[in-house]
Amino acid sequence: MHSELYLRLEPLGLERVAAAVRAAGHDVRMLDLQIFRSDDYHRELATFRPQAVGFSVNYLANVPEVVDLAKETKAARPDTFVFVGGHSASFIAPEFLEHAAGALDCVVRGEGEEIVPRVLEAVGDPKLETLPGVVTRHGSGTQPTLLDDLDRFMPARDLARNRRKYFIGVLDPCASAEFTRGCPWDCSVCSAWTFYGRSYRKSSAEAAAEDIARIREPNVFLVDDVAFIQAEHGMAIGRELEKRRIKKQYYLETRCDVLIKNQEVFQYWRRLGLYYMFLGIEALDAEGLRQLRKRSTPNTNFEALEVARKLGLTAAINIIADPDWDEERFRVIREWAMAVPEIVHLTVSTPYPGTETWLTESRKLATHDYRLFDVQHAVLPTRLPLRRFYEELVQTQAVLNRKHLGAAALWGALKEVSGLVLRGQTNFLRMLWKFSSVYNVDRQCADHAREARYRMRPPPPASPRPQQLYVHAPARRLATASESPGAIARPEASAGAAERPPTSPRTAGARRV
Ligand code: B12
Ligand code: SF4
Repeated sequence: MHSELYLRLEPLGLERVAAAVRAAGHDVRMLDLQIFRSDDYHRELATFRPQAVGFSVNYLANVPEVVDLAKETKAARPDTFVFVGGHSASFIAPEFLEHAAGALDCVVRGEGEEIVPRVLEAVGDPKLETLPGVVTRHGSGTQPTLLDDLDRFMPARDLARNRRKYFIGVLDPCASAEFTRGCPWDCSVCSAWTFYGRSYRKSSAEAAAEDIARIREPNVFLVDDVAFIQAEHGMAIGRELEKRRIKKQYYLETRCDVLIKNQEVFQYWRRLGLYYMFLGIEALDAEGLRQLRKRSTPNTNFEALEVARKLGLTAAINIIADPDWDEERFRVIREWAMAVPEIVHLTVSTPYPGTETWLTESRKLATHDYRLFDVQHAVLPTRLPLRRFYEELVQTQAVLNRKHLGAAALWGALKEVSGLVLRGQTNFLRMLWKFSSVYNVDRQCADHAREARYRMRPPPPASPRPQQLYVHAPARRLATASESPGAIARPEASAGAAERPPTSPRTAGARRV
């Protein structure tokens, strides 16, 4: 629902995997199904005739669509090697394979750059299922290994077709870039830390700036989980950008305590073109923050908003609505959101596989339909009748939407909007008319009534230890965010990968992927 309205961003992870596969000598094409339709996919399948197809599944809500596409692919081209990877796929490998009923040759857990070229080399060889991160119907390999150097595979942005479709709000068109990977905190509702084993790695300042220099779009979305945890790294990249005289507009996401502690780097980036940032606030009260294990306080959060205002940055914040909320709670949030100048979003609390709440949430899931796990639907039982809950949710979202996209706000942005239209960029403009067709009580209730052909495996009855959630194993014990002074945890040394895939072009055994 988010990508129907507010944003659509390039699949950076897939572009990095594609770069690694291309470096190994294969012929690679990429099709982004946020933009293209399944007809386009089938046409590509028929004309390109790939020997391998890999699907990127970062979002749980996309699982059914990918299972169907995998089945259609195998039916049309039985000899094609079909595999999936990505964030969500990594947490549910066995059930993914089960749903696919033989149409998927394997799931590749964890980071894809190092391992996918090795997987392609091992097609048809029993050693496939011994490779790190690989899960087949017959067995699974060792724990996935982390990429030893983020500079190694620059995203293959040239493979993304129709790049004008990527945007976030007025940053239209907008590319994406990555300076760091991982997060040292351990919030209970998040799977970023369980995926990366609480590691934190940085690209070199030169490579980061070089990557930005290669971007044609005037705007850049930084995908880092928490931007500028280490101020010096952000400053170094900034200096490299200045040296190259690069001027773009940036959007990033960070934590409130990081913004407060590292103000100078945000101030510097304001000069380089940072206008918008997303601040992880999530709850307004201390108890709510404690439950999410945000390791932050309401005072810190409010102070961070002050800092953002002082620096002239437009902040967007998100509040997590619990299905247990009643009318009064929604009213309080509406009032608060209208009183602050920030852009406020509302998402629905959703336990995801790979998060700690997936194991500890005591309420039983109200649905096992993957498609509803998009933080815009209630997958836990609601205190209000379901329809009433959605009425409150949609009403609140409509109020928030009017606040920052209403006539008055747009009047202020008129110059920007006309500039976009003159350049033929209409993603932002289109979103202005779409709110009520996307966020719509009837539609959300109807979504619950659909038959679920693929049902999620519920969490195990006796919860295993949260440590068992890790995709990449933690390299060594990290100081927890609360143990480290200033709650800014030190970065983790990367776990080196023992073997490297070939990075120079080769022709023998090259495949179409
Ligand atoms: C940037 C980002 C976004 C961007 C879009 C990114 C995009 N187009 O892909 C935006 C802002 C749009 C976004 C929105 C949302 N996001 Co988001 N997002 C992220 C974030 C912070 C980074 C993703 C990223 O680019 N990483 C960098 C690249 C290099 O890594 P990667 O994509 O994971 O790819 C690597 C591996 O996964 C793997 N891989 C990837 N593809 C493939 C394919 C194959 C075949 C193989 C083998 C391997 C492989 O190899 C890659 C390289 O190592 C992640 C958190 C995280 N740390 O992953 C959350 C995350 C993915 N998002 C999440 C959520 C909840 C959402 C929203 C629902 C939230 C919301 N409030 O609306 C929306 C939904 C959007 C939608 N399209 O449906 C959750 C996922 C939940 C889930 N299990 O489904 C995450 C994990 C954050 C979290 N807190 O837990 N998101
Ligand atoms: S700080 Fe952000 S990315 Fe890190 S664990 Fe918490 S929610 Fe996830």
